[in-house]
Amino acid sequence: MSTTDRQLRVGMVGYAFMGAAHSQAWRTVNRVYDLPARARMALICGRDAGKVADAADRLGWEAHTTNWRDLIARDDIDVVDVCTPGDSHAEIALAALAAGKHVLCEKPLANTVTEARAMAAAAATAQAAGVRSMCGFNYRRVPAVTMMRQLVADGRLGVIRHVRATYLQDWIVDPQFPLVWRLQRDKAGSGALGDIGAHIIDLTQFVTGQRITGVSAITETFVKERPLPAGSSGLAATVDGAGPVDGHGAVDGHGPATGTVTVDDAAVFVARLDGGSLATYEASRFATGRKNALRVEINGSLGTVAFDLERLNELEFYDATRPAAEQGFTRILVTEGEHPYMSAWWPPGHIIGYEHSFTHQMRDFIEAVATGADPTPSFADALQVQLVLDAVTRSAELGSSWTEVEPALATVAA
Ligand code: SOE
Repeated sequence: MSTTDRQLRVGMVGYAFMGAAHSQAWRTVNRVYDLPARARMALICGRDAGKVADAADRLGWEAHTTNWRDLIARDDIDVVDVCTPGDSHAEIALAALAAGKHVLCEKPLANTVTEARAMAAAAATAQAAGVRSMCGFNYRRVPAVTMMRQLVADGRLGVIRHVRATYLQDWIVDPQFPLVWRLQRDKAGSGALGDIGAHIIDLTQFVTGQRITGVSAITETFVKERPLPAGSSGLAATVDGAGPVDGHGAVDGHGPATGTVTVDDAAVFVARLDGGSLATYEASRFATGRKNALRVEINGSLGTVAFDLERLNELEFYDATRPAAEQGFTRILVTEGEHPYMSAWWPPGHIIGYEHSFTHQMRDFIEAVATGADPTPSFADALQVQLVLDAVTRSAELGSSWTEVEPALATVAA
C-alpha cells in the first residue's frame, strides 16, 4: 500500500509473546495503511542464539543478534522496539534514546517510578532532537476503545460519575504452575497489578480524559511458593531463561525445588479521578475461567458506555437523552469505515481481533515518527501510570484505609 521509499529500520529486542505480537504488526502495517514511511524488520535480538535465529525466521526478521547494545550501536537502525521483561526496559530504552533511536517500549514502562522518571526525562531530552518515543498500551487502539473516548469527549455521556474496570486472567490458578519471570518482582516489578492492571489504568484515563489522583488498595498473593521451571538448578536456578531466582532447596532428585512468589496475584483498588469520578479497579490472575477478560464501563449523567475485550468489535451504549420509551442499551458494531482505524480493513461487519490493536499501534507510531509528531501514549503518560501502580502498591502495603469489620457475635447454629 505504501508508495513511499522512506524506511524506518526496526530493531526489536525480545521474541516471546509481545515480540511475536509486535512482529505481526510490523509485517502487516504497511500492507494495510498508506503511510509516509515503511517499517523494515531489520534485526531481532534475544539472549539465546538458537532461539533468536528461529524467531527471526519464524517472525520475518532480516537478521538476528544476541547483543542489544550492538543493535543500538548500528547506524542502520532507526527504531528500537523493546519487548523484554520489565527489568530491562529502562537500560535498553535509555541507551536507545541516547543513541538517537526512536523507541517503542512495551508496558508497563518500567519496574519502578525511579526508572520511569529517568525514561520520561530522557525521552523529553531526545524529543528536542526530533527523537520520538511511545509506550505500548495497545488496547487504546482497539477501535471500540477509541470510540469510547470519542463518545466521552463529545459529551454523549455527560458528567462522568463512575469508572468500573476489571482485567481478569487465570493462567496461574494451578499451584504447580512454575515460578516464571512474571512472578518475580526483580524481573517483572509487580504481578497482576503492573502486567494487566496497568492496561486498565491507562485505558480508563485515556477514555475519560481524567487522571487518577488517589487510591485505596488491597493486594494478595494466593500461592506463595511455586516449583522452579524445568531445567532450573537449585539456588542458581534460572526461570524461563529470564535470569536467576532465589530457588529454595537444591534440585537433588528429591522432589522439585520451589521458589517464592514475590509479586501480587491480584490487586483491587478504588480511586478518585481529577474530573470527580469514582472508580473501581480489579486485576487478577486467579479469576478461574477468565482467560483475558478486560471490561470497562463508564457511567455518566447522560448515558453509559461499556466495553468487553472478548467482544472487542462492539460497544454497549445507553443514551439517557432518548425518549424514555426508547431507552435501552444498544450494541454498536464498531466495523464501519467511519469508525477509528476500520477504513483500512474489511467491509462493515467483518470483525477484527486482538492482534489488530498492535497494527494500529504501529500505524500511529510510524505516522508520528515520519511526520515529526510525538506519538501517544508518551513516556510521560506511561510515567503517570507507573505513579498510580506505585500508589496502589504503597496503599496495599500501608493498609492505611483499611477498617476492620467488628466480628459478629457468635450466631446461634442454624
Ligand atoms: C499477560 O498475560 C499479558 O500477556 C499481558 O502482559 C499483555 O500486556 C496483555 O495484552 C495480554 O496478557
